[in-house]
Amino acid sequence: MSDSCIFCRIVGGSIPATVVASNDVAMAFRDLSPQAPTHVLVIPRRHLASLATADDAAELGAVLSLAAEVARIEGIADSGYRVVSNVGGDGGQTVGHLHLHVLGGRQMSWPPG
Ligand code: DGP
Repeated sequence: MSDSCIFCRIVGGSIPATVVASNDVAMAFRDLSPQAPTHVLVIPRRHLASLATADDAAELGAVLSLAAEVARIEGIADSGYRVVSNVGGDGGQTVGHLHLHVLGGRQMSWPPG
């Protein structure tokens, strides 16, 4: 837990968020600046800077599983969706707490910008 980390503060409840799903390991909440009709962030409750410093396969598996559950909850599992984790500067990461973006509800393009 880091007091300076926005997502840790969401986990701790001091910053509000619209929670979509949650369990002991991970939490899913709506992105403040949605880029698609469904845009949910899935994070580990434990502070991890990014995928680059992830060290627990079970924890990562729980985060990924929750992303798939979010897609089912949001009704986009059958139509399709995208899961993205931005890592570091070139990856476009702006919040230093590992997170997966679950995006859906529209046709995604490739390559990403
Ligand atoms: P990234 O650029 O991959 O690090 O994505 C960070 C995302 O986090 C970005 O899409 C906007 C979102 N975000 C930033 N601050 C907050 C916040 O306080 N609440 C919520 N729900 N989302 C936030």
